[in-house]
Amino acid sequence: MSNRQPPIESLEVEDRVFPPPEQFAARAVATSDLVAAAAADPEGYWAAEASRLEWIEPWQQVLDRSGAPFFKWFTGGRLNASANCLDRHLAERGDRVAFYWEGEPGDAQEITYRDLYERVCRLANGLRELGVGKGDRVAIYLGMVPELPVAMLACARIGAPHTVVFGGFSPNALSERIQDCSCTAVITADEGWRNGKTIPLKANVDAALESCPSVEAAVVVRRTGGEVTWAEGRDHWYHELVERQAPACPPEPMDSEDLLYILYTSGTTGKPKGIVHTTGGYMAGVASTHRQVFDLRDDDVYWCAADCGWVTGHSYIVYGPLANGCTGVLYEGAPGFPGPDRWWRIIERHRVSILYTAPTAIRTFMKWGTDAPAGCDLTSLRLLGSVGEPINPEAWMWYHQHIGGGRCPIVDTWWQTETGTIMISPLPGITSTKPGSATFPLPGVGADIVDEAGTSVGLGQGGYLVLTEPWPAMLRTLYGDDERYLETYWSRFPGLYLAGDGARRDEEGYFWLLGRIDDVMNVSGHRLSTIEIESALVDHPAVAEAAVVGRADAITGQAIAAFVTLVGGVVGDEDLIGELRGHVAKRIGPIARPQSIVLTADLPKTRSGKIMRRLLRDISDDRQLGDVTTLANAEVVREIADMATAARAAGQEE
Ligand code: 7RM
Repeated sequence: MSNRQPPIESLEVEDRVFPPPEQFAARAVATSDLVAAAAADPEGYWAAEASRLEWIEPWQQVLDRSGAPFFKWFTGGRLNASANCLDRHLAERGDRVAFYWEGEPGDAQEITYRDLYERVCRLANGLRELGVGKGDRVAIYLGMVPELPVAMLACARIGAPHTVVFGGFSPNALSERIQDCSCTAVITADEGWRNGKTIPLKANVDAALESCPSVEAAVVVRRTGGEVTWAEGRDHWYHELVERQAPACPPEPMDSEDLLYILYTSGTTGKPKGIVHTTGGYMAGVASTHRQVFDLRDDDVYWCAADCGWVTGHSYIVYGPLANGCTGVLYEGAPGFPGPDRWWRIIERHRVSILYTAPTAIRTFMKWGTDAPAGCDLTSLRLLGSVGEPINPEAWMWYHQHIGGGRCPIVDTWWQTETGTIMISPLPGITSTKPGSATFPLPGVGADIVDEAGTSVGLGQGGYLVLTEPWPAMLRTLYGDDERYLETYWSRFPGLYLAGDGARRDEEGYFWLLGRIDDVMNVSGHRLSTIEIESALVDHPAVAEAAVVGRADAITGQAIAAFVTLVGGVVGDEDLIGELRGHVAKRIGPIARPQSIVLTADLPKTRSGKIMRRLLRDISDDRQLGDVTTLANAEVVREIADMATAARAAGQEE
């Protein structure tokens, strides 16, 4: 056993520690007592969290393990997600703002809880008029307009599971998802705004529906006023449909285990997986984690800058925050429109106190420089969050310093579409943070890191991240494919949920996420994660972003190939490349020295902003490029490939 190579070796040492500021510790929502109580009795803990919701009928059993790993939570209970997000708040906070919405062109709306309730009820009635009923699936394909959360909640109100498809997806991707769960209706808009340009949402729907016979109705929001073609009988203007409806609609009482939504996650290859989330456990989980991780207080203005098309938008723009009666911000457009200070102006205007975004956005802002945030009043911020990828320690420090003014704790939240809720994250009032670490599993969550044999690895070791206990917001299955559910998540280590990420624990037990298992490299028999080498590159002041992959190598098995984007204004040359290679070797050791570095204007990313290393591997191995349909920026790939070829020709590598 002892001479077996570890699943992942770790090279990085990070020694900065940030204890929670005193004012957080003094009035934190999540306390160490709560953590202790959850550890002693996880089911009791989740039951207490679930009882913050409004139940139409109480549950009989907290957790039913009998069909494991098809777990059930709060069985026998009945509730409605939309009623929990809306009706429940009307008496006491009907006039409170639910969303400050800003359109990309500069138009704006202030939507109170009462407004939102009425809009949701009208659309719910409208959907019923079109024949949509409990159990029917509805596709939602919109930009970040108020009608997007309204549509989600209207579906939830009548018990029709929604499947939100990100507005940047192609007609093909849309029709594939609609077909997979045979939706009977689609909600879309004429067009969407992005970077001052329009996205032809309705035209994409028209194209998609050519191969979707299940769809009987399309509801179309008028957003830009752009021209659309019309299918009489099938298409309905949103404004005409809701105008004739009553602003009240009784919520459908849903079983705790009734489907709330399906959300497709493409992964890197293959047919997208329809992640199934149900009602009771999911709502309990999102409300609880939103309150604790973001230390929610009554006067907060909370901005999760994700798109509702991703799980982050489902859990932490719509269901969690609204269940908590919180005031949020919704922004329709691109971060750089009309200028690089758009986000910081939004924070200034609405006195945002909590900002939740992704490392890809932070690294983009790093590239743009510090002038924009420095020119805005960001003193309303008190807490920052990160999600989506491991955050490089230098990006963490930049966020901390230039956005958080050095005073805001950062919650680096690890979770997945599958988990539904944040699983590993600091609690800002009690956890000392380390830049780049998601720290510890949340109360009521069981996580571990195991080796090939499924045995827990010790402190200081790397391996496979697994979840050891069921949790309320867990996916219930993959839509229509129980087999693939079992195979993907439960077959590798019996009784453990396989997350598909590598991780290590440091000597103090902190969790450090190391990226997807598929991205691990093997260099001279050492299994290295890409993130630590990327972070060593980002640690250099000239570097904004880096992606590292293993390229086939006759001698070492794999050699390290790096792709680097520089901070705005920095000009790269052979000297800088030499310096960067040396920087990595000095920071984490000669084994990690990249064999080649290609400087590039951009990196290939998925549409949700995650770096796509698979394509860089294809380029590095001089292979035919794999599937690029899930790429947000397909054009950069060709460019990078040309540069890599040029670098090889110039004999940059030793
Ligand atoms: C919420 C979301 C899930 C994958 C996950 C990880 C990566 C997400 C972090 C992270 C390191 C984080 N859902 N990931 N958050 N890696 N630190 N804080 O992103 O389904 O789209 O992606 O994202 O690899 O498995 S997702």
